[in-house]
Amino acid sequence: MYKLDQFMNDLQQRHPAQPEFIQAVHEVSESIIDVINRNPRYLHARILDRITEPDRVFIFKVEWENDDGQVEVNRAYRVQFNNALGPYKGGIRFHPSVTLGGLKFLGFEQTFKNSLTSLPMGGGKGGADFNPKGKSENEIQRFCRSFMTELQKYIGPHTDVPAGDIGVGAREIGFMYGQYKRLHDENTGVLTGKGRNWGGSLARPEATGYGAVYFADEMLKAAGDGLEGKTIALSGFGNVSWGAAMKATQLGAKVVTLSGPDGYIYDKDGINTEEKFQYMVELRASNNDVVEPYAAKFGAEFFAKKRPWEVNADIAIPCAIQNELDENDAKQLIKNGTKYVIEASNMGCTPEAITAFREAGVLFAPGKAANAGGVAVSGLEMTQNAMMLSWTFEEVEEKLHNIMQRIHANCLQEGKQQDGFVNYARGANIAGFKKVADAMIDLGY
Ligand code: 2IT
Repeated sequence: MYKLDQFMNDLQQRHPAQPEFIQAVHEVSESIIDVINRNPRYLHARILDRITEPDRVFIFKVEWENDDGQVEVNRAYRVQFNNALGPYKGGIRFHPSVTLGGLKFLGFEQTFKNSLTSLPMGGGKGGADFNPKGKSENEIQRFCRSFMTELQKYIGPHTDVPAGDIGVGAREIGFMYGQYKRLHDENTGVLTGKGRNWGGSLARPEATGYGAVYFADEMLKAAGDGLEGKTIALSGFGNVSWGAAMKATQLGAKVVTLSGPDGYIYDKDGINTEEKFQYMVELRASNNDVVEPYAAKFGAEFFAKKRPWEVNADIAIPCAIQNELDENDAKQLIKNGTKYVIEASNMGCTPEAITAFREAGVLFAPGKAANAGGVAVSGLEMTQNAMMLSWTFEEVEEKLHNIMQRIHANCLQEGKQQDGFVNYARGANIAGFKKVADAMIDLGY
């Protein structure tokens, strides 16, 4: 029998400097420990010990030259967490906050998320403590080239297939894929999130945000409600919020906020025109990491150094980074009447915030379910690459929609309580866990 406190204490002692990894493991273990303790096969296989340990981790140095001719050094990682279901699959993050513990948390979450998509993908994550802010395109290119010169030793189209994440979009994927091809001279889909002219899938850029809103749509419908006419607070201004803002607008909701490290903007008219969506892309491409210019351009309000969780909104969708919504934010949202929270970022809400939502009867969708659309379309990109063809936008979008509906249904089934409330976090953890655990047992040790 596993005891949660004892298991967590041991883990904490082994990894004292990895708070985000501990947080993610605690959140999942809390949900699945009863399932494990009731199943002799899981107990005999020591499944909790094994599923919380990455298969392997690569740590490497990236040396590159900045525009002043000086040599710079960064630290980079690839965490190959679990490949029971298929090749390691997960993004690469370029952000100054990147640490081993952070990427272990992301690889761990990715394993369950990928399981939920129902596509044959294991879980991995990588990245570097490189800060793209203020870097020129040439500097980014040189960094990506050096990064891939080392990473290519550890990845392959049937072993480990990275993609983008924070700080890594189609531009960076292009520079990395180019270097991979120079070294390997092959056209395999070793990365996803590629450009549409060189092996990418249509609808991959939109997929994470679209998927999160499809999940929201299902969640509201299951609660006898609907997206039409709802007000939405979003954080972030990058790829995920861009997709979410477009799909939410299409489905009749109004998105009123975006945010960056500098603060948030409130657009009372809604972020709902082609011009505004296009401007989000430009803001991101500028590499300045600020959202304030949106306010001046479109006559919106700007609140310096504040988070968007203080506005009146029916729905909140954190789209930026881990732990971006804490207990105080949660209480403010609850006070303002927010009824639904959909995590589009990975572990965007702190455990205290999630508890506050549950106690207030606010429906909460965890990132591993709600943001799985991104990696799901990455999986579809791999399929298209393997078949040497490309599907239309509509074909991919329909498949994405079906996958999100299935994920929602699985979370609902595993997370529905006797009193009728749906604990989506618990549902997602259990549904994601079972497949990985069963596969690990089938494969022996
Ligand atoms: O967090 C994520 O799911 C991603 N960054 C996407 C991973 C992928 O392989 O597409």
